[in-house]
Amino acid sequence: MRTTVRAPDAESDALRSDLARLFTAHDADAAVAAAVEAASVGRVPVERLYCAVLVPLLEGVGARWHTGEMRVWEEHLESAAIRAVIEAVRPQVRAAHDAVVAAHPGEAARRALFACPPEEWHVLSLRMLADRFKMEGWESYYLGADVPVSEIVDAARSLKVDLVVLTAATRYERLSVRDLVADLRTRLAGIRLLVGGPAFSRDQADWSSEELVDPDEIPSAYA
Ligand code: B12
Repeated sequence: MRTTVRAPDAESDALRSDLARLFTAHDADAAVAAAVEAASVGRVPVERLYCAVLVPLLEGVGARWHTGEMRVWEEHLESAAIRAVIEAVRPQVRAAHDAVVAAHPGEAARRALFACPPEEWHVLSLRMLADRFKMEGWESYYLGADVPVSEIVDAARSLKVDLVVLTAATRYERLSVRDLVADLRTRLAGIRLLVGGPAFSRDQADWSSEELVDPDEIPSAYA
């Protein structure tokens, strides 16, 4: 298991400040361009871009939204731009994945499915998590928002995954994910389930450490 730190570094800090300034000026296109350029030349590698730049920016959005400092449309503008950055760095994610796979000739990588449960629309953390697993060599399959339970089950079986990763943002979702996990445990026997997200950040009662892992620790694809 390799640990990814969120510790500050000068390049990530500078990029985060630039993006914050551009978002305050509502210049989403310039923010996307700056982030993509930093990742494509390797000045801020994708994992650092995610953990030290985009996640803190999104947390800041949440805090300002919560206190009313930020209007709802401003939150939408910023999260849409962050989604565009994540989509634009796919070539770097793919290249990192291929390098890890090439270092393990003849070995089968583990496979993981990432899905938001029904009515869950917070996709950005899950998308970044799926990419971070992929960069560790996993075959990672990302289904996005609001996935019907029957489709999660069908995909997990069809893709023969070792792991299903779910996210939940609100306390209400955390409670419904509990029922979902119980259901999936019987329908997907032998497949490990992981859950996480903002719904678990304060209260983790009734969940086992087996299901809740530290998002800073991505397990290796080659167990
Ligand atoms: C952007 C955003 C939205 C966007 C989502 C856009 C999108 N395409 O994803 C939209 C506008 C859709 C939205 C809607 C709502 N939102 Co919202 N949203 C946010 C915001 C600002 C950012 C979310 C985000 O991407 N965060 C960044 C990621 C990286 O952080 P994260 O999700 O916490 O994930 C981290 C860890 O939790 C972990 N992680 C996440 N998933 C998993 C899974 C596993 C297995 C593991 C190991 C780790 C892990 O990895 C990340 C890195 O550390 C947050 C604020 C915040 N602090 O996050 C609120 C927030 C999550 N939203 C909130 C709320 C209340 C809502 C709404 C109910 C608002 C409403 N009244 O309509 C709806 C619900 C929609 C739904 N049914 O899903 C609350 C949830 C409060 C709570 N805990 O109960 C928050 C925390 C805001 C707040 N401070 O009140 N939201």
